[in-house]
Amino acid sequence: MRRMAAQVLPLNIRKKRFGQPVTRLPFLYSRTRCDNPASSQYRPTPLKRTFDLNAKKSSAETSPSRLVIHDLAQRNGHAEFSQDVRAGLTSNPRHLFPKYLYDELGSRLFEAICEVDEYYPTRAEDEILKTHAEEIAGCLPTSDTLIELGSGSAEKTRRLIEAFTRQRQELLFIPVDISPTALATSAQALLGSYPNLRIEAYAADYYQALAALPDFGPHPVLVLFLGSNIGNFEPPEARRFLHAIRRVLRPHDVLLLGADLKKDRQTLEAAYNDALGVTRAFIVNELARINRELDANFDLWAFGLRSSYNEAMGRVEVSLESLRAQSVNIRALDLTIDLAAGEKIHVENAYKYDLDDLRTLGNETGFALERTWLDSAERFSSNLFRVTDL
Ligand code: AVI
Repeated sequence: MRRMAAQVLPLNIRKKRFGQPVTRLPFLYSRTRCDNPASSQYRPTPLKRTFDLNAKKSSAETSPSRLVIHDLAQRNGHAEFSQDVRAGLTSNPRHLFPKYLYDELGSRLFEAICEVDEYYPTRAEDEILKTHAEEIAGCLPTSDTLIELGSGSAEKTRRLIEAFTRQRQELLFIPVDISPTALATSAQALLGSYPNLRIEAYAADYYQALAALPDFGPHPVLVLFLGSNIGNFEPPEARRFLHAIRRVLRPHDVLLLGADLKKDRQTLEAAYNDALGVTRAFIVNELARINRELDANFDLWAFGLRSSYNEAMGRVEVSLESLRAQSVNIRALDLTIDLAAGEKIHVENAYKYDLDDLRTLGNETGFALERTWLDSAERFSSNLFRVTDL
């Protein structure tokens, strides 16, 4: 595996909110140079972060070496976004890419989705982790490292961190997320809660982070991929991704994969079309993002959310439907698109699994499904995979 040379620099982050005094939160911040020509042109820029000034002073503040953030995120996103929007909106049928749902506002809207009654997966997974965290930690009695891909706010991960830190002297947590802001915020909160935790965070996409992870110590590591994020991958991409995880693991390492389960249409369709309209706001925000970033004039009221379960494909298909015939001008792309009344723009698929699907996915990618935990209503699964030969 190609390793990258990391430059670790002390950094004081300043924050200011509503005229309150600026506070300094010290931690180590690294810009990593890798042998990718694009990233060698990388110039460190001051980072803007917001932290809760009302939070109690945490031990993280007095112990900077407990937190290192490696920032590998490529910031050439605008060109790629423009290209993907053009390609998607001019193809037949039209589509947009789900990865662009998660700008700052989109990430907050997704957190709000996790709170609505109909969207059960977050609560179901949390119930599993709350009930079985000790047992999961007990499956790796000597492990002292947790890696989480797509950690976000790491709220659910607290259940596992708590169980691991109760059973061990020290724990290294390696969260990976595309957003350095989310990482810094969640890391500060975690370090404040758990004195025997160290964090080495990677702001990067999953593949970049997998290629850059530090050499693991002698003990097993547990990789977490929670929240049914696997469901937003098309099946070949899900296999490619698990395979990439498998390639960085050693025979005694373990993967815990959260996967939402196949179930009745009504429950699934309601989860992706809640009555409060939060999911609609989350999906329509991708059009709002195009308006903001590409100087477009989508009328956000002129689109309805359509979420339907395609049972044969085992996925919820999420689209926006144009409620009338309309022309949209995307000035930064010098592009006009004409939408017919009723025409759909596909935005996202959410694949649902059963235990056979999960076993097969593991077998195809170098993992054996060893244990599955379900929530009490049997809607969601947490799956422990052991590494097998590739
Ligand atoms: C992030 N991901 C697992 C969510 C899901 O359930 O597929 C994204 C989402 N889209 C609409 N609601 C939630």
